[in-house]
Amino acid sequence: MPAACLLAVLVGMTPALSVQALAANLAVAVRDGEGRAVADAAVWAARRGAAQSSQAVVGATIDQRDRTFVPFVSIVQTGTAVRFPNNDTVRHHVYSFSPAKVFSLKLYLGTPAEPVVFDRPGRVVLGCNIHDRMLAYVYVVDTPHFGVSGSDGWVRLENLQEGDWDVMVAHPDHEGEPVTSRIAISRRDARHELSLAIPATSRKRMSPR
Ligand SMILES: [Cu+2]
Repeated sequence: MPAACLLAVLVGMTPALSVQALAANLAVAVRDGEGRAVADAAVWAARRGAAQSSQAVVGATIDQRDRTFVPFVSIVQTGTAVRFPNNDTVRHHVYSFSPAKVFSLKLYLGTPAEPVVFDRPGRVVLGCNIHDRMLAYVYVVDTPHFGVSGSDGWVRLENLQEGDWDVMVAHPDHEGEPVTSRIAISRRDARHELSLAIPATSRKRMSPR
């Protein structure tokens, strides 16, 4: 059943601790059309008209436990090396056919020696050749400001500099382009709220949490 998703954005300013430009933390609440918290939404922010800060890329890990990818949704900066340790006693064969990253880790136990580098932005859908039910999503983004909503629907993004930002939201149940919301972060914004509706497709998650 198609439903509208509502995105509410709340900005809370934090005092800058240095003489550098003012930085703010952005708290994003992802809600569905009935106001319920939406978990597993990928949220990221990019400053408009400015090069993204060249923050060091940190590695990430996607576990396989109980024949499930953990976490179900990841978001990483472009260039991130992701490890895929198999913590099960059965072998897995992790793969993706997504244009942003095509790869295959053939049947293995333990942790493959080489991580997989996600070198292009986009959405990557992971599967296992052996266990059809295994499913996970990786959102690869060109910014260090990102997060995934928890069960309460909230995501916190830190250290946003003063200026105009685009806030993007994507979710495995949302097939279309990420929903973008523009937000102005300024010294006077002690508090800022906005909401927007995004079309959502039917819920058809295959992987258990
Ligand atoms: Cu498997």
